[in-house]
Amino acid sequence: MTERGRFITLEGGEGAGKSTLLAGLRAHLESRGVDLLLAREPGGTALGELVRSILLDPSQRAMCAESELLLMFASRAQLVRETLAPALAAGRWVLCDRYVDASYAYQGGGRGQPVERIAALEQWACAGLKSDLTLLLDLPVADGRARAAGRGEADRIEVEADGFFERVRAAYRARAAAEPQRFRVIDAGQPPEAVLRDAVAATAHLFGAKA
Ligand code: Z5A
Repeated sequence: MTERGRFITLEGGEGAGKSTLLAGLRAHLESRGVDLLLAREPGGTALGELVRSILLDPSQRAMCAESELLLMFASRAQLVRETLAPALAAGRWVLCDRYVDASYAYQGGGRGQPVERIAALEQWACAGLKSDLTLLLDLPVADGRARAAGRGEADRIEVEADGFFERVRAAYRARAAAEPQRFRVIDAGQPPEAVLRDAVAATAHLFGAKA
């Protein structure tokens, strides 16, 4: 029987360096012979990418917090069933740029949606799929925003005030503290090579478990 693949997720605030790390970690994992699938949230499927464009559209100012939360989970439910679960069942590893922890951080911490509501949606939409390892790129909000500045028009979430992103960061850190087995917190203020080195070290046990 095929052994299930490993599911790694990347999390962090705006400009923390997820995309940069994703490229380096991908190269590392593939050099070790991993058959890797890359995904992102919101998005990652044809339907999810349409949902993403609505979620990030700066003209959708009237979107309420409840709609935002449901749209995040609509994209996620599709990604889990169409892409993630089949790939993992086939023995592929998945490296995903954000997953359900982002909803606890942004819609829970940032927007104040109740944790129990998000947990109920997770149970329903994620069909029990949890990450094996979540790398949290932790960075002071001002540093991340400075990195992300100058990339063109801000999306609907990026226009939020600093206080929103401070709550997001606090919620991420609280989740990491509550689940130290699954999370590794990486100091994203280090140079990219050091961030990659820490991430590579954090994935080592996944190979061990496979042997
Ligand atoms: N969202 C949500 O609310 N709820 C959910 O459930 C989910 C998502 C799943 C889209 O996410 C938005 O959706 C996001 C959360 C919300 N909104 N916000 N804010 P996204 O992941 O697509 O977008 P993002 O978080 O805005 O990503 P980003 O800003 O593109 O950041 P990044 O990928 O983490 O950073 P980067 O592109 O790798 O790096 C940014 C810049 O910093 C770039 O110039 C790099 O060259 C530089 N960089 C990177 N690493 C370093 C280091 N180590 N040192 C110095 N400079 C660096």
